[in-house]
Amino acid sequence: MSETVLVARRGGVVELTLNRPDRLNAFNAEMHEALARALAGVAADATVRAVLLTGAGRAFCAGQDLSERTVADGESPPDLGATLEHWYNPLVRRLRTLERPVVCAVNGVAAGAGANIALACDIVLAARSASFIQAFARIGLVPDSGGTWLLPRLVGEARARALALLGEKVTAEQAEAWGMIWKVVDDARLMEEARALADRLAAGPTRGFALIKRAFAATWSNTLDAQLDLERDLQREAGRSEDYREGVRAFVEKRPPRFVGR
Ligand code: LHQ
Repeated sequence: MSETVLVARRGGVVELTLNRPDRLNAFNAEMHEALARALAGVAADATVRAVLLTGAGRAFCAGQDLSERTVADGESPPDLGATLEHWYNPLVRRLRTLERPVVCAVNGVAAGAGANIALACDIVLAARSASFIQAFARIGLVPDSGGTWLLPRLVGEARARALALLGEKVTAEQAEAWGMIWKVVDDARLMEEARALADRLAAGPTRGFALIKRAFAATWSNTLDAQLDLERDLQREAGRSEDYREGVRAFVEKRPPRFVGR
């Protein structure tokens, strides 16, 4: 088993730690494969009810491992599109469509694809010392892993364009103030808070959470009319869940709900 992604199970939570700290957790093929395998395992296991993604060492993730992507004089250039098609795009799609909430604990710098993979998660916490860098333009590339889609939606087009063109570092506090992430947490408390959040989500109505993710996935391409129709359909499904029955019962009985995730 690859050590490039550490997989730990705590109750209903699977904690995934990108683990190439000497390379600031930059992605190579092995790490992509390990992460894809871990996420497929989560999807197939109904007892997993939340995911926590973080990085080992002082960084969250420095994007693509560039030592694998150097181009020597006279050599034909690599097909970076194929790399995206094979690895990064499926990863972002997997995170967005995974029927479990995904918490990201950004423990240090998140650069290039690493930044956009963090932003593709459902709830992003960042250590106060962490930062986000759209590093792509610094090496002549285009923000990928959903960056040109996510960023304008999160922070507005003016900021998104400047971040993409300038590749400037955004501090965790700035990211929070701009609405790019959910919350900044003191470094020493990051994992404690992220775990508490993941535990809370794992005790929640998992089926309902999956339907919420589906609603958000559709919102940017839908008209209000279409979204209202979708909410009707999703609510119909949510209303049939055991957790809805339990949620209402608990409310009426003035006690905390005991959700089972179905
Ligand atoms: C790294 C990396 C790295 C290898 C730090 N690779 N070693 C998708 C499809 C296909 C291809 C292309 O790309 C993509 C998507 C992308 O992600 S493109 C963007 C790729 N990422 C970057 O351009 C970021 C490169 N890294 C940096 O700019 C800096 O390392 C940051 C700002 C992240 C951190 O800076 P520092 O804190 O000063 O650390 P450092 O630069 O000293 O890095 C520490 C070590 O990690 C160092 O190795 P060394 O042997 O000298 O200790 C770096 O070479 C290595 N490292 N990022 N992406």
